[in-house]
Amino acid sequence: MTLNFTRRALLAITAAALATPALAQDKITLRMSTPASETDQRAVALAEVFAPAVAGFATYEPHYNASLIAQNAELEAINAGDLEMSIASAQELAQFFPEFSIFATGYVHQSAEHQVAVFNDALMDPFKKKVEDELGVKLLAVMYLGRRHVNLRQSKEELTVTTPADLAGVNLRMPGTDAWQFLGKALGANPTPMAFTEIYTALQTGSVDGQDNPLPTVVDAKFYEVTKQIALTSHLVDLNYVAFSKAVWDKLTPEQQAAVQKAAEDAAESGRQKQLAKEADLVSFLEGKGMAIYEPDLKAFREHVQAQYVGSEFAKSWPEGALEKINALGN
Ligand code: KDO
Repeated sequence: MTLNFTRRALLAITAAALATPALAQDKITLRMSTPASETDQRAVALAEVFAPAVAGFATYEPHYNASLIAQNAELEAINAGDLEMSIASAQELAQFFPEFSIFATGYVHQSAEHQVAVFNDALMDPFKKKVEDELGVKLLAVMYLGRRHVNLRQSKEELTVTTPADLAGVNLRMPGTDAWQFLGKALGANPTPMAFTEIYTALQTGSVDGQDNPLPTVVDAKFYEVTKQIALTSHLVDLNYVAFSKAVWDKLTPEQQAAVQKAAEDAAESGRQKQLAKEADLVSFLEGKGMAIYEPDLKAFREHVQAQYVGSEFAKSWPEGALEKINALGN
């Protein structure tokens, strides 16, 4: 936690330094960096919905496949003034603010609608304020990434995943932050930290046994070419946030701020509906590619994963009553 505090203190100083008074209103450039590809629905939504909506005063400049900023370094880049937007994750934010791990906990969010209800609820206000005040990042909207499942190189015949015990010894790639590694362990696997852009080769060469991402990502990143099965664990109904530079936000007029806010919400909704539609019909597409797709013992997975979080360092960081409020918004 000490490291986090030092890092947070430094970032807060940088954010304050960047918050210079409003300058003359030239057309601003909004550099956005994501590990996602150009065809990922979140990237498509920002390019096709957000960009045109702000084109009157801002030039949207997307950078895909982590080509400008490495995955998990985007928030600090925004803080430093080297980036204006990203598709951030609760797991990244949990590195600075451990309490964000509540939104990255297995089997908490129940659906895309639940994510929206939580993001728009007053319980989110202190979370959002902390990110603005200490990181210089404004969380404009919640994006639906999808239901994460366990995707393995091994055939179902070689390894059938029924309960977490079946993942013992499985080298499961998870993204590189502590919250992600914790989730990988909670599933019963041996998590390996790795950037998104390295997954395909790692699966192809066998340096990992599997990865966990939603079905649209398995298709978009062509993981189906180098894996043979998906156990539909739905262990995390995953989300991202449209992250925006607070220093840039503060230089906008109220009308421009309202336009940016609406554009982000409209893009998030567009991407959400497209991602949900994709999830609905990708099982048959992937079975057509020869993959075995099946449901494990979800009760066993849910109970095992949730038991790992109870009493964990992450759970101790959650605001009193927050989990109860989140659960109440989902039922
Ligand atoms: C991943 O690295 O598995 C992950 O799904 C984590 C998400 O938070 C997000 O960064 C995502 O990658 C990228 O947007 C690529 O889809």
